[in-house]
Amino acid sequence: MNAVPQERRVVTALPGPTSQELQARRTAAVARGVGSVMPVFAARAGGGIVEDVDGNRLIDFGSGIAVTSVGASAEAVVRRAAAQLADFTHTCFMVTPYEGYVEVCERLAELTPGDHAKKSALFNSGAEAVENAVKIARSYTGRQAVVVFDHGYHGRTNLTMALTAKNMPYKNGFGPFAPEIYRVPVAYGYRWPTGPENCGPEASAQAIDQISKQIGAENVAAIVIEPLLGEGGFIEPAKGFLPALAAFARDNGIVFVADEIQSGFCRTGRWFACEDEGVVPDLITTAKGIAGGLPLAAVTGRAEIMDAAHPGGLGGTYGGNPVACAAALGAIETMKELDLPAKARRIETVMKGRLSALREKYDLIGDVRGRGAMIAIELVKDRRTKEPAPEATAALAAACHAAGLLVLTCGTYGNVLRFLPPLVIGEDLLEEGLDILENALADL
Ligand code: PLZ
Repeated sequence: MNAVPQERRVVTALPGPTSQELQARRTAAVARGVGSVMPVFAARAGGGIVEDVDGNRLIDFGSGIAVTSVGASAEAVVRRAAAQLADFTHTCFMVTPYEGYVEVCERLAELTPGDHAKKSALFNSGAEAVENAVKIARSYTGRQAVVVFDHGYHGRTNLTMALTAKNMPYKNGFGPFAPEIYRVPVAYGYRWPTGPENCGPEASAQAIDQISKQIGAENVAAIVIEPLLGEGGFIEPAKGFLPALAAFARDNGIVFVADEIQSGFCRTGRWFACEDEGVVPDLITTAKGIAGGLPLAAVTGRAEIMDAAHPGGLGGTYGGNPVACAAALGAIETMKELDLPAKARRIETVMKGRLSALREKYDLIGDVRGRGAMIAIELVKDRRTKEPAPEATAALAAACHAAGLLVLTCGTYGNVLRFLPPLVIGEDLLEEGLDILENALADL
């Protein structure tokens, strides 16, 4: 079985010769619209390491964008998925159902916030889950408008492009977009004009005022928000913002949807990020971390809302594929067994300690933020004006890559370096990754 040695090793320039050959074939055969952070081709991966086709071993601070929280070859995931593969690959849940799908929905009902009766529906990708949450909310409320937020990200399909805030690269030239989508401010503490302490109450008042005056609460089917914004820059909505919007939704018959596709499944130090402020969403969308790398997504929520869509109104050929469901059951088992929420909190302690010290030393680091193993630094040219530093961010990421540390960037202004290690990463690799970052900052 695959047991990738848990140590960094750089034996060629990156990308190495075999990766370069593959990259040439890729350039000829793969559409250029599909990008890659590092043109290094993977051979195997597990724990906190991605090994490439030239034998280099990279420290993984990306988890395939917050997916492989249990590692990319977790024992229980591999064992259960392999057994399911041998039994049957597919029947289609809409043709002849199978137990794994039901069991994943049972686990989701137990693990997601709130002790009300819950049901779920399973899909293939995060974007598909968000689309279906909107379908369900519209069906339940008989209303059409959907409220989303500045810096929000929800996917690349037509409806979810409309829900996503950032134009380039996600939307540019791909319109027209779906109607009845409205964007309001989010509580971005670091950039709030009157300071982070005022941000929660002021931003929620502004958002609620815009919804009431510009859309009309009675026209709103759903408010869709990431409890910790991912692609938009690892923005933690300032305290009080999420509870205020959830209360406004409750008072006005609006379905409150937490998009926990990136923040969910132990990533932020709890099973779900909205638990930190005691927010209980009506619907929650999950994907990524749920199935240890296999494509699976879910909408989970109040049974009466989930049941609003008529029989046959929800589905898809592959939704809740049996191999992906088996993998999810293995991933969930691993998260419980290894207490991955606690591991995520430990990663936060180590990372924030080191990164805060670096912030003292380098003016380039304007902000250190995030929770659990979803941590970021926002880079600025000037601490006073907070002018974003996207070039320095790209240079820093490139320096980390060259040294064998896989990091990702994000943010509306492209000036956020984010860290999403697998929750099972060893502490030595975590520290070594931070050493690489520290050296790269010193060199910059
Ligand atoms: N909602 C909160 O983070 C996916 C996208 C990367 P899919 N984020 C990574 C990229 O450039 O495409 C995401 C998310 C949140 C929805 C999605 C969409 O999930 O599985 O990529 O469709």
